[in-house]
Amino acid sequence: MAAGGPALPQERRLVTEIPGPASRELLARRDRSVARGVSHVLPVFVTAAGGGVLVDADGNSLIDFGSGIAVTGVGNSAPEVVERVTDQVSRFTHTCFMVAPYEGYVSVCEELAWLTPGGHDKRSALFSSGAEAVENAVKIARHATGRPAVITFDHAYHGRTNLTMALTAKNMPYKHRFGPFAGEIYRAPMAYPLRWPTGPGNCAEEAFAVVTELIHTQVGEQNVAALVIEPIQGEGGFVVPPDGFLPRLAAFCRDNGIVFIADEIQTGFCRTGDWFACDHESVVPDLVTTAKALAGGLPLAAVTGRAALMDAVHPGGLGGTYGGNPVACAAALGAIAAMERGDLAGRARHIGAVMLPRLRDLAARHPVIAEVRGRGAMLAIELTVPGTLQPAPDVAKRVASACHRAGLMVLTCGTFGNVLRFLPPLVIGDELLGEGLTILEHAFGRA
Ligand code: PLZ
Repeated sequence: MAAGGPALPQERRLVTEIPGPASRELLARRDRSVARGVSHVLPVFVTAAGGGVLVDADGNSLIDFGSGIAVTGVGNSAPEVVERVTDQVSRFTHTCFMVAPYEGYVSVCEELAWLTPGGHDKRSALFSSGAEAVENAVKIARHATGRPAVITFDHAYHGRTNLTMALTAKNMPYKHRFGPFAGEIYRAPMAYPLRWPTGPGNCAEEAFAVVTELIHTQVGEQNVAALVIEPIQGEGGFVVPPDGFLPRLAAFCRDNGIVFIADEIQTGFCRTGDWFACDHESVVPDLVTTAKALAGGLPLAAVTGRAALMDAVHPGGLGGTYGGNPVACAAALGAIAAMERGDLAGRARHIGAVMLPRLRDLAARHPVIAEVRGRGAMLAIELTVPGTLQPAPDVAKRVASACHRAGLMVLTCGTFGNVLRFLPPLVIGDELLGEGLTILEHAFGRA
């Protein structure tokens, strides 16, 4: 059996149509046993992955521009991750940190304190999924402030549990017929430059004014426990707020005793060219939620924040059976070591520098591309009916399918489904990166 990880041949190789017969057979089995509500971007059944490729059951090797939704930044089966996980799994797999603790959990919290924005005294609590981290951040903020309300934004995505569905903006597929939702959630417009009514130049200032007015008139500052925001929105369309918006929000929260929660679950751990997206403007959140790339593919999530806030919660108030599982903690320590050793923040900036000019060139040739945006290796193009802001999700779907058939994994996103997003593993080689872009260019030529 072929081992995965970076030793896999870093090549695109198509030996069948996509998906091939072996994947189609598995898909038929899947249809008889897996719930329909869980779906796939591309039903190729993976047997190995590493570096910048995914290998499927038919022996096809696809270029990966998805990283399993921004998780495998260090690459699949990164050696540092495999080594530590293997060692840990042979020692013990679980005690429950609430039953009997172990060093790995503490080491991950030490790393998080060191790496997340701000030099203040910090504490962390570990969980298993991003949604769980966001839920716990809200619990902590409410407990510490004694206030009920939470502010969220248009186009936000924070998860699929009841409270995080309430925070998430988009109905289909995330919320449809899954209500009623948690209360005391208030949604503000997002600073979305392309779609700001009076133009991108006014966006930072006006969007800030709208949020603060909404809080003042509809909620009352003293009733707000927390404001939750993705510093670059992920599922909502890779919306990059204009410079100045996040620092203003953070200052407003500070002035009003509101806990500023940065959801860095998709943006964190080198993806945007910094350790965290908040670093770009030196924004220091009170609480940061992380998951995804934190543990290089194993399920681990965290809330990290000011010691006084985190420690406001009584002993026993936070936890969960699997939160900070020892194998996941070992994976995180390996993933962080890989990010440091490989300077993956630098790699993310390099990927951006390679991709942006080619995406801009593509946009110049295809008026359906309304905007190229993103930072580092978190890049996207938004598609609209040329000359308008009317979303063109059909074109996004056609281009994505053409890429898939040609052996390039790309994902879409956006409230209107009209955004193609690119999240290659940060360890992808320049050759594969270039070949992926060429496939994308050809796909546009035919869309
Ligand atoms: N916050 C910013 O991006 C997860 C969701 C995929 P979980 N995004 C991918 C899907 O369709 O379910 C995400 C995120 C941000 C929170 C989450 C939730 O993280 O680990 O999926 O619970």
